Amino acid sequence: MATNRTFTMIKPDAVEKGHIGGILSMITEAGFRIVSLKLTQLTVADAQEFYAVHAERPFYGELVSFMSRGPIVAAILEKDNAVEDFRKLIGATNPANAEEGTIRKKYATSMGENAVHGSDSDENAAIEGAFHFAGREQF
Ligand code: DAT
Ligand code: MG
Repeated sequence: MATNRTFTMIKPDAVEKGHIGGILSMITEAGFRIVSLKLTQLTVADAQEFYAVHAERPFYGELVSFMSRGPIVAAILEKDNAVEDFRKLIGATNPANAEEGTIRKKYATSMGENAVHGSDSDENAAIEGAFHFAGREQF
């Protein structure tokens, strides 16, 4: 059964370009409620742990250095069918394949620097949310 929360990050590329406000607007206009929100930065060790599932992939080193190079916005979001609906809102991993109206179509520049993260399952949404936010930071 689908739960109603997902986890997102506005990645360093989008923060550097000043797109925090634009992306948060797209998220709230799509009907997501912000449960938790902060500007933070991943250490190299944080990024390695967060993306441990990709450790054997050729792009892992590049991904870890990109994700730790500057501030990110981390957020927990709430909506019916949150995980699936948020994946639709962000669009394909490769922005060249992202549909019109998606966050990655508007803000991502490449496969590696694709502006936003979205959890891929309810289980990962819970793990990723807890990685960034204590219970008292979840509203
Ligand atoms: P998503 O972020 O859409 O869930 P993913 O979980 O497959 O995609 O990969 C995590 C991130 O790793 C992705 O947002 C960007 C990067 N990445 C994935 N495949 C890549 C590739 N072939 N080359 C470079 N970066 C890649
Ligand atoms: Mg993923």
